[in-house]
Amino acid sequence: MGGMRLTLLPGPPVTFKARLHDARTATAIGRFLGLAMVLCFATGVLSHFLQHPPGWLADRLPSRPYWGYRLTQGLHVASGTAAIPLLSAKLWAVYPRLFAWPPVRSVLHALERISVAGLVAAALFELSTGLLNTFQWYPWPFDFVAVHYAVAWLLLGSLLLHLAVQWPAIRDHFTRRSPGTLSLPEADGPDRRRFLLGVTAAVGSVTLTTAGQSVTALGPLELFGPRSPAHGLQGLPVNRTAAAAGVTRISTADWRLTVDGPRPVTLTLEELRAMPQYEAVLPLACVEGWSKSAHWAGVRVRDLLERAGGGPGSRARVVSLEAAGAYRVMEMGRLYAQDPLTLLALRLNGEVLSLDHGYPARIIAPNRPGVLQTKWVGRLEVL
Ligand SMILES: Nc1nc2c(c(=O)[nH]1)N[C@H]1C(S)=C(S)[C@@H](COP(=O)(O)O)O[C@H]1N2
Ligand SMILES: [Mo]
Repeated sequence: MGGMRLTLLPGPPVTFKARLHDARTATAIGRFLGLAMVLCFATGVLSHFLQHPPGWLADRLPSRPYWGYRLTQGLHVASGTAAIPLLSAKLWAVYPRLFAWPPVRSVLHALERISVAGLVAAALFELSTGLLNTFQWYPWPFDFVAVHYAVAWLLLGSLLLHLAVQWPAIRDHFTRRSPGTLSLPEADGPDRRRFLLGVTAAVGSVTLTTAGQSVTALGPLELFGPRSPAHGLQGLPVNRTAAAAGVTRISTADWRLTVDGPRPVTLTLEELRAMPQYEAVLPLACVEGWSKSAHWAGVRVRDLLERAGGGPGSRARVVSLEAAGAYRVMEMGRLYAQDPLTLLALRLNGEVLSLDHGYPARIIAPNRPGVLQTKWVGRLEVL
């Protein structure tokens, strides 16, 4: 095997011997990394719009399929997780270029290097903050959602720019003509196959050992998913406990549900239980990546809105008993509020809701991020 010089010009401080550091390896990994990133971006933007819909969209967001968000958020976290070994392999394949000599050949070359630096920084930022978020660990001073979302757009922009700049090498890779300028003719040997096989095995194993957090069938293989859906009170993990939210048995002792609207009503738990009860099997799909289906029973939200004088076009605002917290107040658009599967749940998996799962009453709606499945509901408002 021959050594590999990166440029024809004299003076590179390092010479890389491995022939895996060439354009073919970079492109072979890059297409899967690109695919993972595009999938991660698309599902992430979708998640963002479901969680923070702009006004014009709020009433158009569909409440079906009921498993939609579980699927897309599962894909978001899985594609982001898979991108970690892919990005590592890609960076390993291309890092010799850091030592290319001279460091800058032209203004265009300088701009290209800056754009690659931006791409790498944005990708590392998104994957590391995303991964830590799945562990609910926020060791930074900024708002995770806003910054993770903004940097996603930067990442998309620099990815598109990178694809445009690298287009000749990518095209060569796919048309299998002469390999890129940095590769050697004999570079398609067993080394590359072994390396790519190793990367595939790494991606496969991180996926199989974490996807169980949202894919029930993969549950037994789940090793590294931060929240195992197999554990939890009443067969469901607890994200924020009642104690953390400052909700106690005493604060729920003489609980009343207030439904505000053209004809406001106040209902006791007994009165709610006397209303027609409906059942639904719906998943709780946390934005952080775990999902679990459960059997819910309670009163339809649309029946409650109707009792307070809300018509078939009404939307709803939901307010929790929780004194403070980012998820205390939530709004749901018309299609969610009117969906017959959207419940003010009183029971979970055949039992009265536990305090940690939102006793006396919580929201459960189809195709909706977990953060919007408000617990300890105290008040509904017809909008
Ligand atoms: N009032 C209130 N409701 C809330 C939350 C919260 O912090 N406060 N957390 C939400 C989040 S992030 C999720 S994933 C679900 C989890 O519900 P569970 O704890 O019953 O599994 O509740 C949601 N409802
Ligand atoms: Mo969540």
